[in-house]
Amino acid sequence: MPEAGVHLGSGKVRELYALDEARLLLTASDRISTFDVILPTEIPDKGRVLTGLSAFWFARTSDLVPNHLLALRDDGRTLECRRLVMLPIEVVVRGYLAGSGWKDYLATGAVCGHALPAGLRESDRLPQPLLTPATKAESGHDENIAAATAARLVGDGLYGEVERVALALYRFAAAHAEARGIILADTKFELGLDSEGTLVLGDEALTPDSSRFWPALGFAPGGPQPSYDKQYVRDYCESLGWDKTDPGPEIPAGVVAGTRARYIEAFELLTGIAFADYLADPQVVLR
Ligand code: PZK
Repeated sequence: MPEAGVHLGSGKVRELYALDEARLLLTASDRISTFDVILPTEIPDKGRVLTGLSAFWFARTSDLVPNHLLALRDDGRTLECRRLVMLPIEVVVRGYLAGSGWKDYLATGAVCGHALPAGLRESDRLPQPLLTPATKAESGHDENIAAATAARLVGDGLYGEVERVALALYRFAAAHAEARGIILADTKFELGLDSEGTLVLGDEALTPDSSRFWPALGFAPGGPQPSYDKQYVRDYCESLGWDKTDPGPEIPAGVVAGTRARYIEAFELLTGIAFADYLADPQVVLR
């Protein structure tokens, strides 16, 4: 990547480069992970779908909170971003009872210290969206922490602002998605401070990799819901009896095509933009 600058780090499916002292590049590959393992088979255009969605949300939520997006590159998979000092916490907003929230509820009747009514089922909609902060583990899994711990890590005033911003982003995006047939069950935000000390939304936002998207059609609490994007891959992997340790299995062409189609369908439903139009000119998501 000639115009990329110094490589700063790798996520599971993304790369981070320094452009200069004030700017970063965040580039999304077509790699896919399932059960926390990166598979050897790529999903063509997956990185473009995620980058286009992130840019779409950044453009539409900048009145709720400023974000790090400076420019969307014409490759459709790279964001030029303002360099921030990232907070040592991330925040998950949960509108539905899934994943570790469901496990926590089963064990304790609460989700990260938020008491909930008895008798909720897996995937039920919560009475109100809950914020569950976590520390960013260098490798492995993020660890949920109490709100008081998060507030101690970043300061009370700033944590209050994080809570307000994250809930406002979730409510906005969940309402937008619901009107388009997609449930935003939960989503993770990473925020930072700019050189003036202003709270800024960073990372990717409201993508299928940072969120649980469920098709509204067929939503049936009482068990896990199929993932909008990864379900074919998960089902295929389950059918193999793979033990979910690295290396993962190769994915056959039919499952790749079905999965790619689901990513593109999510992009088109959420943005109202034909994916072909995005490929022809990525700037369409910013208008
Ligand atoms: C930043 N990451 C996560 C790691 C990736 C992503 N605007 C920013 N300013 C400073 N730092 C970051 C950001 C953002 N976003 C993001 N780590 C630091 C990360 C590895 C690969 F693609």
